Amino acid sequence: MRTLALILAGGRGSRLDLLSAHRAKPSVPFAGKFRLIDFVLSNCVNSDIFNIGVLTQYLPHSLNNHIGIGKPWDLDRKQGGVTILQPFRGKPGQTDWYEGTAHAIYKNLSYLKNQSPDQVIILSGDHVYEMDYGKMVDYHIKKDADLTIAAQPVPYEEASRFGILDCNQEKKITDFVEKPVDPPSNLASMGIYVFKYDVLIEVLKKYCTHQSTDFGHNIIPPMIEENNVYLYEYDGFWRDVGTLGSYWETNLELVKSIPELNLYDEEWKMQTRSEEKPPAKFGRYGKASCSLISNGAIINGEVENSIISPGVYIEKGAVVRDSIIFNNSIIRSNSVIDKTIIDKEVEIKENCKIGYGDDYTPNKEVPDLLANGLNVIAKRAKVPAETKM
Ligand code: ADQ
Ligand code: ADP
Repeated sequence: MRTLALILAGGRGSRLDLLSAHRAKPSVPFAGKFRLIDFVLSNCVNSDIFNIGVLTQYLPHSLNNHIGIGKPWDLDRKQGGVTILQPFRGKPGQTDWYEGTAHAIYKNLSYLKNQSPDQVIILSGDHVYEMDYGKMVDYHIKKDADLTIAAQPVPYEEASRFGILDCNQEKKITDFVEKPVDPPSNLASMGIYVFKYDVLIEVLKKYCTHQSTDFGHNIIPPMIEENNVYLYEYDGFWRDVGTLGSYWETNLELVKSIPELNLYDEEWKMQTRSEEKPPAKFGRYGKASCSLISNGAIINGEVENSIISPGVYIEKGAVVRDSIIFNNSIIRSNSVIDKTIIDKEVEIKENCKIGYGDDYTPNKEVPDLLANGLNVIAKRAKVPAETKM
């Protein structure tokens, strides 16, 4: 049985704010040396799925460069390989331009027909997890399902950002509601779908009547009535890092002594494209604990409970706590960085105090986005010496 994977890598991810302002959400850096899309690509390869289409829409530039011909995942040497479909058509800044997930696939019907696999697994490019898709595909075949949806319980307070579903004793889905204001349960769709190929073609033709057609709103609800749609319960680690808060927490979960997502698992390797850099170096005053320190970093200050990406430089007397620092950023001497996400190539000059803690908490007053006390510093920002924020 042949499986084609389609990775949806095009949404705007606006809730990741500055981090996704100039790059598609799947290419947002994660865990120091990875990008979000590495998880789904590595899962495909580890599940022996080598035929992959990536659908892009919004700012695909860094994504295209990152994926290339798929070499880091060994996809350049396998049959099928990785194909990047439908490049961005809107103009940067045209924020009202939006295409739904199903429509994005519908536009690539001829590609799908050329592949004509037995089943299609539809995945998101911005989730952090390890999952063997082969087991889900086997289950889908055994159930003779038209569509199988992977799901797991999420915290109640987050349920309204997911598709919420219910099923009968045979695990046939009986109810599905996309992002309900008042969630009837906390069993959430992971946005991972296995379709019978013929059924996918049929429903795309039937329901893709407008550009904003998406699976959660327009395809799954009628299919529940008319087709055999099954639940696949998945109880492994899985995070949709859709908000800055969940992005920050999921990164920092990795520094626990035994994290649920283990990047050091030789049986389930996560691959990425990364530049060759020299080893991480600690100077005379350099210290780090409970942190991930990437190659090419030079640490001469103190790092605690943080993620440090390649090429970061932390000078003497600087302290970085509960923070995530992207590639090639510099923290000058005696600056203190607390609960902050710093994008690439930022320079924080001497004696700054950035972040939660003490009295410098103006961001706590900003509703919604930064109300959790997190600070975010945009790519290439230069923060003058003595700044307190
Ligand atoms: P969301 O992720 O909020 O919910 P959506 O915005 O449709 O739904 O995005 C799904 C994925 O497709 C994302 O990875 C996004 O980046 C990508 N995407 C969106 N539009 C695209 C386009 N035009 N081209 C290419 N890619 C596109 C979905 C489901 C919920 C489920 C959650 C789980 O709709 O039911 O609970 O995923 O995270
Ligand atoms: P971003 O801020 O999203 O990283 P960049 O312009 O820095 O945007 O990077 C664009 C793309 O080019 C990224 O996908 C990155 O993987 C790739 N890239 C940049 N520099 C290198 C390099 N030296 N070697 C390999 N890939 C690189």
